[in-house]
Amino acid sequence: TRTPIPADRFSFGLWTVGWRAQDQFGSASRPWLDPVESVTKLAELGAAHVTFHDDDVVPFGSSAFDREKILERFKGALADTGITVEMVTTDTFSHPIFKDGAFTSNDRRVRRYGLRKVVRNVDLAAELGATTFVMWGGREGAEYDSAKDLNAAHARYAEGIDTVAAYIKEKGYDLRIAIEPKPNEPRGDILLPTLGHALGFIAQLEHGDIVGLNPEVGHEQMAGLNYTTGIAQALWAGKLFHIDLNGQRTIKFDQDLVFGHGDLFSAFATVDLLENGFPGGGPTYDGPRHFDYKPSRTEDKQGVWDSAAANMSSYILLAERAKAFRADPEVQEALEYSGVLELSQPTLAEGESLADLLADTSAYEDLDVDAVAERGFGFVRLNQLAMEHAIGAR
Ligand code: 3MF
Ligand code: MG
Ligand code: MG
Repeated sequence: TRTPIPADRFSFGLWTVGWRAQDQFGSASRPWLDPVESVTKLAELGAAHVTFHDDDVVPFGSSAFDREKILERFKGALADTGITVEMVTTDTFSHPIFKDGAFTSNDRRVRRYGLRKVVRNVDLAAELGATTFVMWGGREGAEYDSAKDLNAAHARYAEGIDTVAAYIKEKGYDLRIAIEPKPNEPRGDILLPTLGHALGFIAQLEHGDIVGLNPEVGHEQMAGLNYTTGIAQALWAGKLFHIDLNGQRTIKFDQDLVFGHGDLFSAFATVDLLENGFPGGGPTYDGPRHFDYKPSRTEDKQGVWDSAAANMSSYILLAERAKAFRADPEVQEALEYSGVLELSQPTLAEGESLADLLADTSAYEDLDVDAVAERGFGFVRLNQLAMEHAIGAR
């Protein structure tokens, strides 16, 4: 396979390769990784961008003086490598102050502190030229139904996001907010658990025009949902601002596997949509291909870089297969046969009213419903063609 190049727009969270692999049952298995080393190594591997939480680069609680020094050194690494920062996010989940959430904590002092931490980081995002500001509300939720006034929680969540969005507009920053849904973990239940919940929430915001989504493969799959179907709706709604690609094997804890190491056939469909768009045309995704995975706890430093490269390799290979799938005349014929392209035709003809449809006896009174019901759609044959392309058998 070919090697990744910056034009592929591959992007990595610094918290991915930098994860020290501490988990619920064990301590870290790898030493601290200098973000400057990560930037350098990711550039060598062919990535174009990095993303980070404030605390990934500047340790929580650093003095203003230390913060400046650390950021200067970090900017030096960006300049040396040509890596750019396309997205910035805020850690509102690690420190115990956020144990009951940030924007939706029952403690008002925490909500005010959380808002300050986020706004401070919005300024940094704009300064570094990021165009997306992700908000993953990992601690916004509860373990117990009695613990939270859920009406108030949604109101406070909306207040927090609207306040940040209004600030972005007031400052004139070229920045959009992307909400990252997740059903659970670390909280028993997290607010805005799926992409669909988040879309409904965004529609009720005052400044929802600059608020969209950052859907993560594994998060939707943890809820048993189809990621490709989800991002398709986000695209249709004009809300697919950013993506978190990784791998997940069925409904269990958030595995954050390498992209393609989870549900491979689903990953093929995702890449096909991202690279080739909808079969009948429509909105397309043109943002970075961002990976949010975790090098497994078993891996040493070499394993970290191998796993980073594996994400990009999976994506490139699947993109090649997806191109071949769409270009295959047999697939085109199968799409036609299955009516996939027919779905782009509006149900009512141009200029036709509902009254016209009601008057059209061929649509109802005279329709031979049994004859129409006999049609086979050939979806299984089409899917087999997709599978054969996905595994490179065609
Ligand atoms: C957790 C996540 C997060 C978010 C990040 C913002 C720590 O499951 O996916 O990673 O992606 O906070 O991008
Ligand atoms: Mg995750
Ligand atoms: Mg994520």
